[in-house]
Amino acid sequence: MTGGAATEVDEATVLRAVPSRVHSKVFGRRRTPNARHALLGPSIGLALAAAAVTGCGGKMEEGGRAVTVPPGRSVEIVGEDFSFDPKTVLVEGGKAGGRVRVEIRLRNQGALAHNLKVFEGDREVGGTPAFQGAMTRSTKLSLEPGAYRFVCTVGDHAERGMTGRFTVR
Ligand SMILES: [Cu+2]
Repeated sequence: MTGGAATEVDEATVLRAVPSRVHSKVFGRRRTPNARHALLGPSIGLALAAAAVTGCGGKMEEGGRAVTVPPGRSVEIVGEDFSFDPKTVLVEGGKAGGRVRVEIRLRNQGALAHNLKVFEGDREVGGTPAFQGAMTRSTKLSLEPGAYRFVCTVGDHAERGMTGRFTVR
């Protein structure tokens, strides 16, 4: 490892702290979501549009892989541009009515920065900060039985397919 690791952690922290409009300016065009062409020159915008078309190809159909884990375990979710795998996570076997602990590890295999936020309805109940590709971040959650979803809230990634279902029962 080089000194790069420390910088990456700092970036992830900053990414969480600043609005995404700012982080696209700070961290440059490689991570700039497609929706923010207005900030960029026309040639870069075109390149991003081309990348977006490629990125959208056939991988987003409903379903995807589903995994079931017992409480207290860690579940790894791989993030790519723009998908999650598995796309359905079931935590099953907790005590009736009790909270369930689970750790989610997001392995970002994409070229872009991604995060994973867990929502119950519109309420965020936990998640990772956004961080760049080739890194893994984890988050520990304590959840009541219920239906949740996980989402990458960076740019328009959710619309492009970075969503999943997370169920505790
Ligand atoms: Cu993302």
